[in-house]
Amino acid sequence: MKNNKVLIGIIAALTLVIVGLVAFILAGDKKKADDITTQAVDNETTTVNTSESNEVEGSDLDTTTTEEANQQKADCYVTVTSNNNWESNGKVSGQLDISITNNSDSQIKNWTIEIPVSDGLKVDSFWNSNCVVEGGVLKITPVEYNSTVEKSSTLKDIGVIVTVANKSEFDGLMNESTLLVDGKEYSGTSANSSAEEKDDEKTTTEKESVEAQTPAKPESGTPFENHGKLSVKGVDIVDKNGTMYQLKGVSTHGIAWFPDYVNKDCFQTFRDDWGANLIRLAMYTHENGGYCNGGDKEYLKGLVDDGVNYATELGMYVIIDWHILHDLNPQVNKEEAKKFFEEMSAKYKDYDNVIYEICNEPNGGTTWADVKSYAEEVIPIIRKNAPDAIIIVGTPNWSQDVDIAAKDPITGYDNIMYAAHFYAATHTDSIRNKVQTALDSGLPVFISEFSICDASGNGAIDYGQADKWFDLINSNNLSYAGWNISNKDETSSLIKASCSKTSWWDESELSETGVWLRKTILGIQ
Ligand code: IDC
Repeated sequence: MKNNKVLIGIIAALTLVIVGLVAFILAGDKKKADDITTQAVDNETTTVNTSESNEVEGSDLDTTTTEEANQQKADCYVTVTSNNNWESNGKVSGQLDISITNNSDSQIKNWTIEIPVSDGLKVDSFWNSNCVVEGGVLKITPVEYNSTVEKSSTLKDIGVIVTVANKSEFDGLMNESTLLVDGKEYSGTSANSSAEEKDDEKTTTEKESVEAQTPAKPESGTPFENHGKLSVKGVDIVDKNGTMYQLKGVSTHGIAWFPDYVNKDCFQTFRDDWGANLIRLAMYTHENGGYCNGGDKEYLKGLVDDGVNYATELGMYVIIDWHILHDLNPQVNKEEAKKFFEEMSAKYKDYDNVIYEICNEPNGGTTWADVKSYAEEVIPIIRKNAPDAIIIVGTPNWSQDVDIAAKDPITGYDNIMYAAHFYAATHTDSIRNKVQTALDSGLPVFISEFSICDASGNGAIDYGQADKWFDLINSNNLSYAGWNISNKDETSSLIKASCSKTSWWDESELSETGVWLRKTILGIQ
């Protein structure tokens, strides 16, 4: 019996060894198969590889073989591209678009991107990152919402605008980036302007939160070069390719009172530093010194002409605004308006970037019938010269009653839009409802003037209401122009009263409204 037990014990032990061996061989095959699969995927998706001697943080790595770990390490890299640079006071400014790809199986954390730079490099702005120059190196580090790059994902939309001595120095910035993860180095990759990101898939929650902060990506070429003649399709503005387009910009104050801001550098600042594609030229008609009330007509038309030409040279869209206000009813100065728009539309008939706003804000007892009959006299005059230009028609109650206009729109013409204006600390849900009602009934609405303080153009800012307005604006592709380009001592002015510069303002020289509007247009808040 004892011998039998020993025999059974030996057989059992042998069986265990055999089962163990078979399991080991099978596991080895599976691992090989896994390696082959990983390799195949990598060959398909990774076109540029990086260094081999680093570690990616993450507990997953603890259980992997050296070979697997190396495979993961090779899949982390930084990409620096640019599709926009411009001449700036004899130097070259440009935007670097930066992304970090993590094709490994582990998160990466605490990343830093380093780019060697010359002494003269100046950082003009940056977003979705922190950015400093230290010891000849541009160091880009995360902000709190994008410090982790999830496995198998790309963190995009890190942007830096820099000014350097010349174009070749700028191009050089794209060739020498290094990604550091917990102090260990990965060489970067670069691509020139033609290398658009191909992978648009949303891959991480970080990325989604970053996207909410993503600035409108500046394009190479001017807005007009890219989008050309605009038209109205349904409730939307569309560009020359029929693609939905949003005009985002700023309005002058009355050009009679703040003529110094009608200058090319000023408009270029809004285009290049604010991401704006639109300038509105507000020419008051009835206030003291306005076009129909003692203003020097030739001088004012000269300012309009300068403004249109600067905007045109910069490839921006421009609104010529017949800024009625204390005249209440556009019928009051209608004959002047007809002459003015006859002359303007003849002069700019070949300018496909000019938009005509024929009555800023009807108010007082002015009815939609009054406005409509005025518009029906002015529109055909413009149409003779500019058959397709966008024309914006004001609406009663300081351009709030778009819902009323929507019940009885102007017929027989294309490319007509209707003005809705708001001052966020005064105008809230009820005016937003009017805009929504108008849009629902198919009326194209243009927010050709607004601010975030109260309706006097002064008083406290209401950021909460401003956010609600911009939810409505951005979810409906509404175009807008923020009031006003001046340093007048009132909340709606974009420049601080203490600043007399008329272009290239630092953030510290902008008013609170100015800081907010710049970020809003750039899409970084
Ligand atoms: C205001 C200016 C202010 C100027 C006044 C003249 O901000 O400096 O003294 O006009 O009446 C509008 C008008 C716009 C107003 C603005 C703020 O279109 O001309 O500008 N506003 O009151 N509609 C609602 C508010």
